[in-house]
Amino acid sequence: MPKRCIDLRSDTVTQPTLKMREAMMYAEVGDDCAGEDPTVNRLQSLAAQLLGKQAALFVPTGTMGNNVAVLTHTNAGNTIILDSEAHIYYYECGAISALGGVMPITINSDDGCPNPDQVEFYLQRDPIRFPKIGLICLENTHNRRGGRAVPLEQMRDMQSVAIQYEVPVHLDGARIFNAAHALGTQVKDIADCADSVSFCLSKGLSAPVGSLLVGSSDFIENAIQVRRRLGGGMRQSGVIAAAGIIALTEMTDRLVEDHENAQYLAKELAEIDSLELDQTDFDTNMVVVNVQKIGMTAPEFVRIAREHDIRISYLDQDHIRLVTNCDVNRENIEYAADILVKLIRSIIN
Ligand code: TLP
Repeated sequence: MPKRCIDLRSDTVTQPTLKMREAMMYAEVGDDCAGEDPTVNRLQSLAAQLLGKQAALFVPTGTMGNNVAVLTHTNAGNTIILDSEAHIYYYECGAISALGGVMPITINSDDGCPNPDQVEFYLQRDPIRFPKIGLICLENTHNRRGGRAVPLEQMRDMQSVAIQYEVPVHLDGARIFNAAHALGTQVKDIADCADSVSFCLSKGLSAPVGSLLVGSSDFIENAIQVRRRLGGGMRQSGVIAAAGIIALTEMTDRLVEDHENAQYLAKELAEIDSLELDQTDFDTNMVVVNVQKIGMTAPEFVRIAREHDIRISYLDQDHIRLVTNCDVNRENIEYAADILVKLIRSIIN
């Protein structure tokens, strides 16, 4: 049997489908900085319609989507409130501060959604003595909280506090379609809990590049300026938007398979008592395992798994992360689970 390498590092590793490649080849294009790319315009209309917002803006990455949102909502010197493990805080190289002069206030929330009472404490502070809170950022699904789908009620509770204090809410919805499947709802309902939402085409949905930022028409009009300032104004970007249209029209339903595969992985790993893994902790396409419980560091475990041709990533010193995706089918998931279980058993015995 030929040797296989199974890549569960992230859903960002997915390859564009053949249909995407064909659509890219034949895409009708124009200068998007003049609003003249028909394929980008089509993608933006589709995104706005799916998420129930007035307008959408195509951006190269999820990171840029988040940063355009933060910089559009806030002014230099403002603070924003977000979970301490939020992607915006943890992975985006300090962009909100470096580019927007915005400071983060982080709230540690195990389930990925800051507690509204804690947020309210900051919102009601005396504006003469404390910096203005310009924005609240949520994340759904929450990457560093094990891909958790944050329930709508929690988001709505946060939104009502935000409305009360007239502070906008931005949602990093990089994996909003995964969240919708897990919550049994429509992306529109999730997006309805926020003023703006960024989401990615290039993760589980398999497009090679691209994210969208959605919000009100006024917000997007301002966001166009910020995107330009950040160097994100693209030209004949219909070439990549074409793949994005396929992602939105043909790739969202199949995310369920990724969730089922993650459940399978979690179930197999949960058989190992010393991992103390609770399968029910995972409701989307990620499985996070604390390998410190088997006496390993996460980077070390990642290295050993790689020697067995299983590629995974780590979140910190103790936790590894496995992300199911459309390029790893059930047969390969079963194969990977088998190798990982054997590997762990050989470590503990
Ligand atoms: N996440 C990547 C890495 O950056 C960690 C991954 O492998 O999961 N928001 C969320 C919630 C994300 O998970 C990511 C990417 C982004 C934003 C940024 O998207 P890109 O990579 O397109 O800038």
